[in-house]
Amino acid sequence: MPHHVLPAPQALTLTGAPSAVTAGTLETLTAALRSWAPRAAGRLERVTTDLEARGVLAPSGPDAPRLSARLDPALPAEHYALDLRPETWELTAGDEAGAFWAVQTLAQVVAGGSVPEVVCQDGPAYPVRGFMLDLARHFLAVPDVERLIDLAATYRFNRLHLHLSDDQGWRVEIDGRPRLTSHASATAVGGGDGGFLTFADYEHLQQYAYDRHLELVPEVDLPGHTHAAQVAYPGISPDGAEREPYTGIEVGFSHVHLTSPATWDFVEDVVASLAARTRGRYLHLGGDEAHTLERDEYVAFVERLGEVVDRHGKLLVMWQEAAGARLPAGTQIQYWTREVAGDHLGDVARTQGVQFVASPGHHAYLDQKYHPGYPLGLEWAAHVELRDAYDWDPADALPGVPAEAIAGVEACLWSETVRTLDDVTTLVLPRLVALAEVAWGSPRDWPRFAEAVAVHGRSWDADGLAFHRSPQIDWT
Ligand code: TNX
Repeated sequence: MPHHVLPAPQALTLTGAPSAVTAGTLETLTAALRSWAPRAAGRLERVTTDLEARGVLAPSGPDAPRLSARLDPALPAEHYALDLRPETWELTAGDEAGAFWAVQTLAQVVAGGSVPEVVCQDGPAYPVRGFMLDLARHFLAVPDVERLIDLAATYRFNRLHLHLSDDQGWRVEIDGRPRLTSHASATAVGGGDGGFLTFADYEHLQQYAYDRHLELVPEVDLPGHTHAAQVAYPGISPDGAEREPYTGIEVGFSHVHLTSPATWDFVEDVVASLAARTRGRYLHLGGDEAHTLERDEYVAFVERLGEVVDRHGKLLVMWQEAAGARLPAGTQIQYWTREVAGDHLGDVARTQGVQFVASPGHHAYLDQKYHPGYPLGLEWAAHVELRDAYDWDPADALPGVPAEAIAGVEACLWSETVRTLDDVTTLVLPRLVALAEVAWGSPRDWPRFAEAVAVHGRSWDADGLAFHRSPQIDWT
């Protein structure tokens, strides 16, 4: 029978008549996961509570399946297998993350309170499956970000990239730099309220993401997109002059002084603070759209950034423009546009020990309008209907980059045009799910995918999540 699990596992068959699921079975499985996969256990506990609250679980009976949940180090990272039959339930995982994704798949197959026989072998095609939120153009409150983390975890994303500074606002506290939040965070595009993450908020969201197996990657944009930082600390500007907050949506006009001690003291403080407070391995330092800089001065700046991040024990992520600068091994370059020359990317991949994250705007930018005249979003890259987000292959989308240099895929939500959580989810859903399938490497099958999206639409409705009723889906 067809399944509606998203992203589709590599192999999943459902057969036989469904049998009722009891709270007891789910609780026994939770207990079996607790010692070696506590986050998977925590998630299954929440799933059980939700199903109980909805009244769909059967009362416990005498013929509960025998259960096993075990680690099999022979399985690759993040891989898992499920074998669920009336008499036995077996969950096997290559690591803790694999157990967590197994529970996310299980949650989808038991959502109705019963389960047929399930045989599933699964694991992701790419180790990086990212979701980016731009908190700089418009800020989102912590509970809204939590909602979005839950969505990303449901669809087995494992990286949460937060774009935390731009011309319009600075959105995170930094040790030793109080003016960033006291003087440069109260504005947003169009004159909105702004806001920022306190140290406690940052730690809270990091933990919330970690509990769902997403690694937080904070981004502070340099050397461009820095107007807000310059409002707070005029000394880092090329001319040292005071600036008023900016609330428009032009890009590429601002940059810091590239060589002054004031700038490098600032960079040092920002990197030190983020490195100390970030549990994950990566810091993203932007590097995009510094339109007013010469290439050689830009490259020198970016290379020095690489040294700073390396000294603080983190790996660097940078937007595509930084490709070609000599950056530390392990750096990830995030590809986003055909409009920046890309002929050299293949050579960079082969010779520099860097990897690529695929975010081509015409497929992976969740801020692009679905179609001309759509009320939300921008349209500089493309109109991106659901099928445009679904029908692409990362290895073909990056000019000349060999498949083995592609670390993964990231869906990006820029926030120039969004003000509320409803605006955000309307742009994110259903396209995020298409990107989840591309990132997971699910078997390509549009009719299966389209039918599953319609089923998920019903649960988005039930959860009160606004979404785009794409005409490419039969929602009835
Ligand atoms: C380009 S993508 C930008 C952002 C904008 C976005 C809008 C990238 C690295 N830079 O500053 O918000 O387009 O789609």
